[in-house]
Amino acid sequence: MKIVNARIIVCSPGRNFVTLKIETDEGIYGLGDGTLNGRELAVASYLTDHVLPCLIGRDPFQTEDIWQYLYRGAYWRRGPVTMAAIAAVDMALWDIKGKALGTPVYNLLGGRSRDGVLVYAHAHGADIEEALDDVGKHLEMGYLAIRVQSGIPGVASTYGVPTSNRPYEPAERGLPSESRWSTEDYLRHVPKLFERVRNQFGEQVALLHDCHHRLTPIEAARLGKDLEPFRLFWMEDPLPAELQEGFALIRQHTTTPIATGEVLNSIWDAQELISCQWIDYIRMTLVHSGGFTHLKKIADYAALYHVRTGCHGATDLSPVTMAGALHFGLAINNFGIQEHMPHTAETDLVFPHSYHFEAGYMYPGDAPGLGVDIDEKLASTFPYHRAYLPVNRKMDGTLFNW
Ligand code: GCO
Ligand code: MG
Repeated sequence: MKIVNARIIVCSPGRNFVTLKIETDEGIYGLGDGTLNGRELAVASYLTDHVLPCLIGRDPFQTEDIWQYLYRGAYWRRGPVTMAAIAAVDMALWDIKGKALGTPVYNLLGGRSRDGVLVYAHAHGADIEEALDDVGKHLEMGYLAIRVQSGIPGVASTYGVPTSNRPYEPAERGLPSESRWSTEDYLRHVPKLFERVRNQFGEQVALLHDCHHRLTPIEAARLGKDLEPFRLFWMEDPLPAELQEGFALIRQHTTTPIATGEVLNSIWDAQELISCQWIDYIRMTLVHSGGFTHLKKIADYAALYHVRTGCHGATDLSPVTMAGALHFGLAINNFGIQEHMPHTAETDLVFPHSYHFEAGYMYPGDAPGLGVDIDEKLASTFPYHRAYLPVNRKMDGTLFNW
C-alpha cells in the first residue's frame, strides 16, 4: 500500500478545525487532527508546505519510521506547531492501518483493557448557585465525574465560565478579548464552591477543578490544602508547567492530586514531572503530542511512576482526536480519566463518528480505524474564521496567564 495523496481541510462549524486526509493507492484513506487553537493556519501551512510532499509514495503502515522521519528529519524538534503536524499524520496513518486490517485502532494499541472510558463533564455558573444547578444537570445526564468552575465575586469574568447563554467555548472570533484577574479573590472563593458542591451532592461524585495555570507554587499548595476536605479527583494546571520543579513545592504540602500537561508537546516537557512523581495525571493529548506513536510512549513511561492519563478533550480538539482518545483510553492500562466537552451539532454533522456516551462512560465503537469521517461538502460551507483565546491581566493591568 502506498500514500498517493494528502491534503488539509480547514473548516469552522462553530470553531476552527484543521483536518488532514491521507489517501492510498488502495482507496483507503485516513483522517488526522492538526488543530492548534488560535494558531490553526500555522499547522496547516507546516503540513501543506513542508510535510505532505514528503509523504507521497511511502508505506502508510510504517508509523514508527514516518514519525521519526518527521521528528528527527526536521532538525528543529518539539513545539506545538511541529508536534500537532506530526500528530495529524500519525493519527491518519493509524486510521488507515485499522481500516486496512479491518479492526478498530484500540486493537492495535493492546486491545480492550476496560469496558468503557470514564469521562468528566464541565459544570459552571456565573456564581455558586448557578454552578450547583449545572452540577445537578450533569449528574442527571449520567456523568460520574464533573469539573466545576464558577464566577468569582469581584472578578468580572473568569476562565471556564461562559459570558453568554451559549455553552463555554475557549476561543472567540475576532481579535483576543482581555479579562482581569485577582488571585486573592479566587483563592478565597474556590474552597467555598467545593464545600457547597460536596454538601449538596455527597461523597460519590468525582470532582475536578482547573486552575488554568494561574497560581504560584505556594499559592497552589495553599489551595490544595484548603480543598483537601472535599477530596478532589484532581486540581488541574495549578502552575504554568515550563518550570517542572515548581510542582515539587506543591507536592510537599498537599495530598490533593495534581494534573497537568495540556499545553505540553513531548515527553521531554514532562519527564521530571513524571519521574519525580510530582503529578498524578498527565494531560497530554494525541493532537498536541505527536499522535499515538508518541503518546503511547509517554503513557508507558508514566506507568512506571504511578502516573495515569487524563487527556485534554476540550472542544478545540476535533472529533478525530476525540475518537483517537477513546481508542487510546480503552486500550492502555494506566488510563485515568478522559475530558469530555461535547461539540456543537454542526461539528458532529461535519464529522460523523461511531463513538458515544452512556452512563458516565464513552465508547469508541467497533468501526475499523478511528471510526470518524469528514463530510467535505458540508465542511466547505463553514469557512475558516480567525479566532483567538482570550488574554488575561491582573487588576493593575500586568499581563498574566490566561
Ligand atoms: C481544559 C482546557 C481548555 C483550554 C483550551 C485552550 O481543561 O479543557 O484548559 O479549556 O483552555 O482547550 O485551547
Ligand atoms: Mg485545562
